[in-house]
Amino acid sequence: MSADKSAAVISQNQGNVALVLMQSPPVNALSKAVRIGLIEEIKAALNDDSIQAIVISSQQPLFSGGADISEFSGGDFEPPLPDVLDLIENADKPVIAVLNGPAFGGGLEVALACHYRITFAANKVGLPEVNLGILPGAGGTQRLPRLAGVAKALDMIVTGKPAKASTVKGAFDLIVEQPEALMEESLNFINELIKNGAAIKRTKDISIDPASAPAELFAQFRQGIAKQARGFFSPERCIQAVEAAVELPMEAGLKREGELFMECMQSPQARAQQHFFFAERAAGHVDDFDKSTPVRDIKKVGIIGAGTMGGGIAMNFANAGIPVVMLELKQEALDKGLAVIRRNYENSAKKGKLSADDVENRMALLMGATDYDALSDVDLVIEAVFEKMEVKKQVFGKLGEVCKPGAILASNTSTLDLDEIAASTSRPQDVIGLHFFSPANVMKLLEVVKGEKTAADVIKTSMKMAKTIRKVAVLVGVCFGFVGNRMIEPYGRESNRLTLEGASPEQVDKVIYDFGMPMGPNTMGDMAGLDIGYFVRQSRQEFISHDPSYAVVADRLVEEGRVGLKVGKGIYLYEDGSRVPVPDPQVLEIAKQEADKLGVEQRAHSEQEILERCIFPLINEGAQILEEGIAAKSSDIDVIYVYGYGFPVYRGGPMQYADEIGLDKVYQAMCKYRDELGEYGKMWFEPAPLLKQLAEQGKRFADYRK
Ligand code: T1G
Repeated sequence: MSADKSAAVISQNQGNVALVLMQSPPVNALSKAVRIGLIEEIKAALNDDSIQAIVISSQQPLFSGGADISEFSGGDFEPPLPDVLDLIENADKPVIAVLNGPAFGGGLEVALACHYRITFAANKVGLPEVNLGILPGAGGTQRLPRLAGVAKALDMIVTGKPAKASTVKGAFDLIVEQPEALMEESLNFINELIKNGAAIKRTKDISIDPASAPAELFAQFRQGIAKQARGFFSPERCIQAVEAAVELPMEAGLKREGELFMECMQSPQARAQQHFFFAERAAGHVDDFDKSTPVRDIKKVGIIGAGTMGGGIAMNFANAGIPVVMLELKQEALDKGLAVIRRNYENSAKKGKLSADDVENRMALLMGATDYDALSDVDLVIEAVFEKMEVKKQVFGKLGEVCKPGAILASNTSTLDLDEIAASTSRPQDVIGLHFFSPANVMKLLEVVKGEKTAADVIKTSMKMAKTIRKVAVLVGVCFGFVGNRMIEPYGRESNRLTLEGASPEQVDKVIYDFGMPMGPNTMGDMAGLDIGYFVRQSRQEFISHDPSYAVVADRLVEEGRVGLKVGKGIYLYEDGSRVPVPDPQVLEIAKQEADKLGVEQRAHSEQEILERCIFPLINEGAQILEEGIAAKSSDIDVIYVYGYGFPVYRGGPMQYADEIGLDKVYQAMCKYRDELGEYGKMWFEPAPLLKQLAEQGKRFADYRK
């Protein structure tokens, strides 16, 4: 019996059964204190002659979220988790894991080392270590195949996806239907074990039938990761660890798992993905309001515009069960928008992601209107109208009149000045930016843009609302393009300039694709539509007109009607409706003509130059954004880039990537291009003062707070 009731692990005796209970909020991470507590309490129970069985469970709502990720960088793994599991597995009294809630990573591995496992049918378990750039390093790759079969274990370990306990049958000795009955039914089960003198079942004694793991099975998973996990380091090692479970006896298998675990743990990818795990959560920790700030209730939402963005935004709220009024000036536009939403839901239903009832329930939450008065009782309005300041101002002027006091007035603008928009209403304190990324019902990122006058409770309500609609919100300040689109500007500029200088679009795209982006900048431009960038450039002439070469090739293509995939030709050609980009020599010809006009000498470019000139100015812009306080911390920029632009999570985001390779490398390269690219270099490659300062101090972006 533990004396200290506040210890990370306590034990209570129920008759001749010792209950060893983890109580280390918020997720029973298997920290040093928990590992020591488990060892102490299990040893005490083993030495107590009155105890005939030991239960390991939790006082928290979940069983355990696994090893304490925050301890990884410190490198103090004493006592190692495998030692805890050896104590459990080799115990001479039955040890039973009662999973009262989700068990992930090392948490599930604790249960797999027990002699018996009990849980409830709807509970979730998983080995998500691959999402942290590692693999289950405490026997999970050796024990789960023995208990749940190789195919199921491979799927859980390689994908990292949680599984309902009822689908991992072999791993559980008792699955109860109702969670409320779990502990009672578990104690009944255990008392039966004791009464029958049941043998101790050790997972390590289970042998795997090689026929259950044919070579084709592993080949199939290798084909899978080649597509779904392109560029990732740990998925292949996950497969190798499970192969070891089939080929080697337990001891050797555990040793092999340990070697593969360390190989992953020491990789830059593991550092990047573990950084990102905390970055995603830290984005929600903002100091723009204190805990006492109230939150406004969002019971009904108005969306202005039922087009692609408005429709996608509306779906997020309907998915969360929140009624939406969609406003369009013309009925046919409204009908069209609602029809597109219905089609989206029905497609999800065809894929089995939604039931027919879900479709109808969500559609029932979407009301259409053509009159602003329909917005008089909404708690939040989001405008998603044409990206022109005068249009936005008209809308907000109207909203200021019709919406009830306390309604939040949000703009989905992606680049326009939110403060100028706010000034067109009588209540700028209620105005905020909610910048969704297209497709708005799919992309996880939401840039929450706080204006100069935005009230603290409006910010807090918006950050909370984002969680309700399952978005990852990042709070940003007002400037052109906020964070994401501001940083993508130099990236696109360099891609265009490289083509002007003689690099083919496909060469640039291949370098960036191989770096890990989902597609190169030219393919991305064609898909989004080259006209989008064209109009943005038209609106920013005061910032770019000093560079006559700025995106001249893209501008020429747009002016010739080649706006991209949607018209079958842009930077690439798209034959008869295909989405496969085909290089067009005509574009190289246009680049040559424009280069000649500007006196730009064309030349060959190395892959390194292409990569550095596209990625480092993007990082440099991020440094300026940090210095200006537009983003509060570099990890927020990483979250924006991974979730908004597909930056490879195994590099952690642009700022983590810079920290990993060293800011000095980025700084030196910026200076090199500034000095070697003539007038153009002087114009665009001046290192940001913060980059220079941190590089010279040997510091990282992660160390910086304004
Ligand atoms: N370690 C440290 N902190 C953790 C943590 C963990 N494993 N899991 C969560 N936290 C923190 C998180 O940062 C947040 O902190 C708070 O807890 C609430 O988290 C040997 C080596 C369990 C499903 O990958 O998936 O085991 O922001 O907001 O939505 O093989 O947390 O409040 O300051 O996410 O209720 C493997 C990671 C580890 C699971 C709960 N395990 N966690 O979700 O809360 S490696 C994982 C999750 C391992 C072994 C290997 C989720 C959750 P803050 P939250 P939630």
